[in-house]
Amino acid sequence: MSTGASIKAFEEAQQLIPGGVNSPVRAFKSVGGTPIFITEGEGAYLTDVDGNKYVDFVQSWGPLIFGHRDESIEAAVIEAVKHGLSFGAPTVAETELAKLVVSFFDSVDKVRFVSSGTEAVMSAIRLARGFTGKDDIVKFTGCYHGHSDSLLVEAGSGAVTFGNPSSPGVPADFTKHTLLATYNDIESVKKCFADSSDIACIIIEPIAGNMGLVPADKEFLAELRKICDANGALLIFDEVMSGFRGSLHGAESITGTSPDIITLGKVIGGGMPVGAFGARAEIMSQLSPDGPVYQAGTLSGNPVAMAAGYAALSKLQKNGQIMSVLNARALRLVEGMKAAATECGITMQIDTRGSMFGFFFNEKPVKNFADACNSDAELFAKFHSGMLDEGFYFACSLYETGFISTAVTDEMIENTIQASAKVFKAITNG
Ligand code: HOZ
Repeated sequence: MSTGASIKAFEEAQQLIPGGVNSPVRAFKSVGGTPIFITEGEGAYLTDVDGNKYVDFVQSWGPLIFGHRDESIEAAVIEAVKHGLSFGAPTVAETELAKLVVSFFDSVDKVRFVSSGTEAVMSAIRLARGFTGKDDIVKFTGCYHGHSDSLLVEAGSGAVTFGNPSSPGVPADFTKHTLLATYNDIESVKKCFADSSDIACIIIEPIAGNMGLVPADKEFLAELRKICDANGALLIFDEVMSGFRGSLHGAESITGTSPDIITLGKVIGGGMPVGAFGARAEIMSQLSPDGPVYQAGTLSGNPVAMAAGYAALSKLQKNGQIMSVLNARALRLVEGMKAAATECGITMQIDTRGSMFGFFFNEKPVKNFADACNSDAELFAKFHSGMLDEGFYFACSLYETGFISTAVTDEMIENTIQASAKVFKAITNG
């Protein structure tokens, strides 16, 4: 496989853009090699500047549940563009998307749109603090909630990929209100509440996707709900990644635990930059201009982004069976890869939720961040590079999640499994 054009493009990009990328994980640093530069996506495939074609299991890190260039999303965007790119004034499209989003979630009466997941979570935290009148927050090590100051503490995703789960540039004063607990460990949460009577909220990815895929136990989430209720704190489910991916109706629909606030992103924008946070009316009424908690954005509710989001979500709503089809494919993929790995004496831990899949090269089950960090990173890097050579594009960090789109066929899944068998053999013989 020739990658000369990608190598050249990366060299040029590095002269002008830090690390050559506009979001760190993309740099391939933890897996080695050069990031491939993309020219085009079509259905399940990506094409790079050298003309190589890959089955895409990243899908822009989650948004593209219908694959690249979905006809109805593309048509909706083109139609919206014809009427103007941005107005900075209300449009009916915002209310239409809000109605659709609210219809998916039992716990959401009102929603506000922003332009990214980071913004959604940052605003949700402010809202929780404003609503409760308290300052501290509890977050879990390995969960990633975007790159705002108070949340960039022991974070997953790109932060941990580069060994900086807490970033320089964030004053200690800004993070002193962030209390850390261990995912799936209720005692660690109880300790936070024993240490502080000023906790505004617990924020959690109920299906963590930023330390690899690590779903929270149902019982654990139920306990979080109880602790929040007993202490006058709010429970925030960060579903920027898992929203419309793990389940169509949020983690609450598959775990039985309802959050007070939910944050969304990725799929909700159909590939355009959209984030959102929503809650019951009592909480949302604290938000400006109804209430005192300030939050704003020039491009919030952008008409083109709203059109893309509406097209994506309405297609999901009309195709309720999609999630089980995607889950069956996700499961077949990781089970097939695991069987191929086992044949070569490699132990893999696997899991899926809806259209999300995860795998670790790890002897033991992964329940939290420390477990995830005990995975074999070197083996992951070899696997990633081998699969890329075979034409399969996986997330370039073991601390990320894989995604299946509706454009990925059963045949592509079988081909991926066969390729993984070849790659595992090459790795173990070499
Ligand atoms: N933090 C994102 C995934 N969890 C990566 C975003 C990107 O690099 O595009």
